[in-house]
Amino acid sequence: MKSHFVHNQPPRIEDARLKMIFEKVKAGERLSYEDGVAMYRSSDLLTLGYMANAVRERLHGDTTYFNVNRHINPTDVCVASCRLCAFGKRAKDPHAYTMSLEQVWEVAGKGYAEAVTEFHIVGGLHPELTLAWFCEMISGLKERYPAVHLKAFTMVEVAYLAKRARLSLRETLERLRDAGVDSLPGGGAEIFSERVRRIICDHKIDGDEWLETARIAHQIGLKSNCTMLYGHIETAEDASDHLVRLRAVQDETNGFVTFIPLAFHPANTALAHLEPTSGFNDLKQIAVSRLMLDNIPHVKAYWIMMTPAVAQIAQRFGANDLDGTVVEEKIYHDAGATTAQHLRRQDLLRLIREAGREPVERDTSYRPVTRAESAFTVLV
Ligand code: V47
Repeated sequence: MKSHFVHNQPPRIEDARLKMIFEKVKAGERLSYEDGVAMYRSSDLLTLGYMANAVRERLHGDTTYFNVNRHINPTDVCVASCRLCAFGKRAKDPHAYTMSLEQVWEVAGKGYAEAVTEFHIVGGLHPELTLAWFCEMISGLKERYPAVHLKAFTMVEVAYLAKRARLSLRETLERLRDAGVDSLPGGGAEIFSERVRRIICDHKIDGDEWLETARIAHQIGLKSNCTMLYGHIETAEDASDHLVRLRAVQDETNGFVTFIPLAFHPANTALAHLEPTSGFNDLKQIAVSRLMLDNIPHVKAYWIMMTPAVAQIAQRFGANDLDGTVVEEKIYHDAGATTAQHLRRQDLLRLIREAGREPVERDTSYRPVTRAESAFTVLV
């Protein structure tokens, strides 16, 4: 096993505040909220990247994971008009859509289904679709695609379904689990700071409710991911606070599998006047989250939002996962993302190998998936 800190110090730490942090990281000590703030304020990206890369290699060696999934968004009708979102629409909007159960089942099987190991299913907060409807959607998918992992419903959707069904969060989660939900995606967390939430997503559950829903999901045996939306009006304090709060829940439950920093895309949203995020900020977010979230195993670079080019470099700045061979994605593309809607498997392998990493296809639980190369001709 190679030493992850090849020097006692990286070649030159430009930011003096990072020197203490470097010592802590080298010793494997937990970083504080104040350390998080200092790192977010720092422009010494190479030192941040050096430290995060060392931690990433300590945890995962040279492996970069990827998976083959399909995103399904059954409806874009949403009662919450979040300023950050370009996807949700009012029920009476002529451009809004809601799939029938048969359409969901059919879309799931389209095209590349035999290669797909995961369906990632999220949608708007629809005022009429019931918990029973969603349970039928899930059990119908399980029946038709028993080998596919169902990663479905953000904490925000779960809380909304619970409220409408007048059930507790626990009972709602149990019903979804019993219908066939295998785990939950990480969306809807945004930034936990109340000040920021009031501006970017004032109709959503608050940060404590998001964390409580995750806590209960984990308690009943459902793993989940977690996210942070950055690059809008958050401060270094807001971002560090967000990571510390995720880390505290993880100390209790150990239920978060992967953290995904999500870059805000302002186009077509009520915050369209904001500048899009930069490659520099994208890489800093990957590095700081890897360093702060010492108890969350995986950090994912989502190329759909940070472009394949930056997601590739992120594999040297703390990320150990490159998501994904996404077949169809709407949330970011409605917000102006100009990246392709899917990468071919060979493109993904090339990006990972060029970064000096070893690609490993995984399922949702990070078990390696082996298959004949020919199984992927369909993806070309
Ligand atoms: O919660 C919405 C974000 C999230 C915009 O769990 C926007 O594996 C940028 O959570 N600009 C949904 N972001 C996506 C998500 C996700 C993605 C990939 C993998 C996983 C996982 C989860 O997208 C929302 C919100 O934070 N979002 N609108 C926008 N205009």
